[in-house]
Amino acid sequence: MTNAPAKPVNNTCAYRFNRAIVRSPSRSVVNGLRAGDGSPPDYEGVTREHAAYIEALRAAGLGVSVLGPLEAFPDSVFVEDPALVFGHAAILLRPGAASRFGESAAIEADLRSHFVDVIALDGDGFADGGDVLWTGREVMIGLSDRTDERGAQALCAALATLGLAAKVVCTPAGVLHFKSDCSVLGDRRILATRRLAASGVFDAYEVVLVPEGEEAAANALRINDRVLLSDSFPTTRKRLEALGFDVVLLATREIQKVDAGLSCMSLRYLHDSPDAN
Ligand code: CIR
Repeated sequence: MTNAPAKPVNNTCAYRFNRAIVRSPSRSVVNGLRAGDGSPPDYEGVTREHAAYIEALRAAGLGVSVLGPLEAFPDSVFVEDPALVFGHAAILLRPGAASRFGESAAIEADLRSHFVDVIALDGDGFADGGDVLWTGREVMIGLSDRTDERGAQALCAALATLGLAAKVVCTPAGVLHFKSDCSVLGDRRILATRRLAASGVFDAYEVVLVPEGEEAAANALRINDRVLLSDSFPTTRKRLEALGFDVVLLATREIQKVDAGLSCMSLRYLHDSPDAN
């Protein structure tokens, strides 16, 4: 697909947002992809956790658009993976899991109603939003089982049309997504696992490490003046509070069973365009 020229992104803060898009879990979420051989999640439990997540986004100051559930796509509650959004622009990605590929087309109309520029990823590669970290200075695209070199290069090209510098980096072996192991805490501050930080990818940043045994805490969610964190990680909570963060704890017991983090359940953006809806 050929994309029309887009306006550059002028926002350089990766944690100031005023809007979010989420999708209600479908009943089929119990059949969502999961790496381990643990039990599937309970639908009612996922729904409760998702409702609390939406409330936390609203309490952080975001207007939240809630899209309807998609039964055909068990993992479609993880709305971060088929798209990438900035103030006025969205990029339709090419999810790397076969059962999730169609989620991109399924969200396209909603994105077109919210964003002036909607860019489709060119080529036949794959890229998941969970592998993409925007630090406010650059975009890091982690190669993983879901994001391949061709998808990453196509994404670099799409980001360039928005004036955003991107680089392709590695995800530690056995980790689902690049952002399973990191998140933005501040302008030059990243929360990360030791195994990811050891790659040197964040050498130009101040890194706050999550403790051994709490690796999944690295996928926290800084939104405006607070940090959303799973309630399963007490040591990370103390570490963040000691740094002065206002930490909001969220239950993730059920949604974690399908390998969820906190970032993957929303697309967040700063609505900065007078002609966007
Ligand atoms: C999957 O394997 O695709 C889903 N069960 C979990 C996706 C979580 N997404 C993310 O971390 N960005």
